[in-house]
Amino acid sequence: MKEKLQGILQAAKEQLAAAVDARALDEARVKFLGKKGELTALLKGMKDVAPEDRPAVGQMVNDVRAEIESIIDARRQTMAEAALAQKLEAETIDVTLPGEEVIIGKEHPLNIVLDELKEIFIGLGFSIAEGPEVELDHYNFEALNIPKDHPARDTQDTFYISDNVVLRTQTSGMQVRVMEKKKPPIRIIAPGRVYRSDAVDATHSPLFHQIEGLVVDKGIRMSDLKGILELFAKKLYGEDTVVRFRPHHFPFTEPSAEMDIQCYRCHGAGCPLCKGEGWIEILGCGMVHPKVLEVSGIDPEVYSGYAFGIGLERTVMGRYKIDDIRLFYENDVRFLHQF
Ligand code: 2NM
Repeated sequence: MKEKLQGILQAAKEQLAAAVDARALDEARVKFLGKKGELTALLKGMKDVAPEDRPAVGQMVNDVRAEIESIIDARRQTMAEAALAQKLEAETIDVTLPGEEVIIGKEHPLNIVLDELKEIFIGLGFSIAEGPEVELDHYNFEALNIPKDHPARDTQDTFYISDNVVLRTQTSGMQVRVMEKKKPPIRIIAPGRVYRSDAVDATHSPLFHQIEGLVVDKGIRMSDLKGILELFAKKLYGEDTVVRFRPHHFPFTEPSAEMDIQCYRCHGAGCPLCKGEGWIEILGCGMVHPKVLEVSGIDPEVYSGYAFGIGLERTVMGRYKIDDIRLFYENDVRFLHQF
């Protein structure tokens, strides 16, 4: 009996030493310790052992079982450690390898200048009002003193959603909405996309951007408009900028004007940048028409106001010497990375 036990122990030791993975370990465990295993078979032979020897033999069987179990545990532990070591080895990172280049986008030139314009007007006490690009005919035309048969409907032809709903041709509709809701003093700019039914060429696009300003209060005069817009021009184009106002016509302002800056390249002498004029047109402006104030619920006998509109694309094209408006909308990174 003792020899048999020693034989089983020896065989188990050899097989466990040769086991290469968890499965081989398990097979060995079943073979020696399982219900139909060799040790169990040996226990069944206990009936042939003399009763007085049984406790000693039982003890020996238990000792051998315990030893085999502890060998299995130790082997399992070693295998797990080896697997972990191998995994760590395989996953080492070579921090000296060059990194992958991360390609980041660039702010669009329209947004660069728009942010600058917003900063300037916020600094002058204006707040920003944003509103719908799909606008009621009433806000886009009627309220701005452009009735159905007005010739300005031709120069501001747009896209009609229905008879009374259009893609806005200017952001003034938003300003009318603000005047309806808020008592003066009002001091806002309304930036955003606007639409015209124009054919695409180097200087025209059916979608472009505007920033319109509006100031309404008691005693607002043309001199307030001129002061603020001259200040704005100096902040955007430099302190030595010279401006002039030319009479113009808009249906929604009276009187109306356009503001030019003296050409910053030739200082008025005439050059290709200003097309020989010596001046560059920057914006349109005027005193808000009494009719516009009135339909917006503001008493023109008590209040007056001025308004202005700046084309964003034109401003950016002048700033960066961009000669084709289409470049703004193509999103070619070679273009965008130049600003
Ligand atoms: C311009 C030129 C002149 C303008 C008028 C208004 C409103 F809503 F008060 F009537 N907002 N913006 C205006 C005036 C816009 O764009 C060239």
